[in-house]
Amino acid sequence: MSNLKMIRRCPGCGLILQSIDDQLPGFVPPKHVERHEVVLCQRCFKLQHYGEDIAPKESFNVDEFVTILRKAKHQNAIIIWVLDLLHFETTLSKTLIQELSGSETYVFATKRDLLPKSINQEKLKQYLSRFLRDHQFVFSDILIVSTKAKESLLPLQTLIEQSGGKRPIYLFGATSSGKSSLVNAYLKQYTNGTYRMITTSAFPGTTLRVIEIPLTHEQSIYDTPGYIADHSLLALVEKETIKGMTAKVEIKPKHYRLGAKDSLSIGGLARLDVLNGPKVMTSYYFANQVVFHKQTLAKADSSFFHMVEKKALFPTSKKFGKPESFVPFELTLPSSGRQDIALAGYGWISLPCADQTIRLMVPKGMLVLPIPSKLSHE
Ligand SMILES: Nc1nc2c(ncn2[C@@H]2O[C@H](COP(=O)(O)OP(=O)(O)O)[C@@H](O)[C@H]2O)c(=O)[nH]1
Ligand SMILES: [Mg+2]
Repeated sequence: MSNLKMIRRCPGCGLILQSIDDQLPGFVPPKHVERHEVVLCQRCFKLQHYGEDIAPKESFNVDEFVTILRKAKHQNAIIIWVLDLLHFETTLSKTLIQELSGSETYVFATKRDLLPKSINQEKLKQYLSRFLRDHQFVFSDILIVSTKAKESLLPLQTLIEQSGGKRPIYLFGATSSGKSSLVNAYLKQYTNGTYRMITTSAFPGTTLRVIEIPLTHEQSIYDTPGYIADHSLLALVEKETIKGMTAKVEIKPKHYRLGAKDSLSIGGLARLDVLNGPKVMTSYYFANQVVFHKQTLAKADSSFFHMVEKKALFPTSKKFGKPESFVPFELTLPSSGRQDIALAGYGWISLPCADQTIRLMVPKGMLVLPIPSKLSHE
């Protein structure tokens, strides 16, 4: 990762970011480039935000969650942080991680059933731990679960049993990470003996509804609605497209040998162009129904948008059908090792590094994030 050379672009307008001249396009103050993974250029920043606030806002709508989180901390709650194993790298919020500090937090990594079975559980846990620690996320334990497997609910049951019967338990995490499914699956096999109704309430200072599920007269679980990462494809496309890009069963990765001047369409929502470098085997972890198409780089632009228009690729989005609705991200990879690249809300690519330069064409506003290699590839 350290010697990864990356050209960073503004997710708002696609311009290459620079911090040398504030009169030129793409300018962003140097300290912001270092501190944040997602940075808007100054112009887009001013366009998108009101007031004189000069600190770049994260691409998360987390303000109201801070209020809920503070209330949970005030109640000495146990916090369950739910992470979607397919997308967690691009849904971590720095603000919320900072707010979490000092509370007893358990990370529940969900949807294990959607990842290939061949992945070693222990290595997955190590990867997660390292990733979270690198992001200053302090937790008591990580539990890998799936609501599709009954035995997966044991950690939640144990946590509740060991909680002393009084402390509130709060579920936090990004939208669609699986919070409600986790509680529902647990409640299915648990008899609520209180006869108290499940209630919803908006916490003071928020318009967000929190669901209180009483377990006993003295203890409740609180299910929160979840925050949305603005830079995730899930926040950018229509419902129909989301259905098309969501994995429903175990992901079977696809593999393509790609070299210089090759291009690969990843559904109608992303494209990988190899600008130079040797032929290598590249792997793709996306929902199985995503349609891939390999072509030459020379034909890529015309062929991609023609296929999107004809719906020969799947999924597509009405909002992202024209060349101007896509932006390029260029990366030059190191000479050895492996690199994964997350396409926020969509999936991830994994490839061996060989000094190649690649370009990802993605919908404007979507985050492309190089991440450490997630799975062991021999
Ligand atoms: N395959 C699978 N799908 C899950 C799992 N947990 C949640 N989901 C699905 O993920 C989507 C979002 O779940 P939900 O519980 O509503 O997320 P929330 O927004 O965090 O409450 C739903 O379509 C669930 O069916 C899981 O462990 N495995
Ligand atoms: Mg929910």
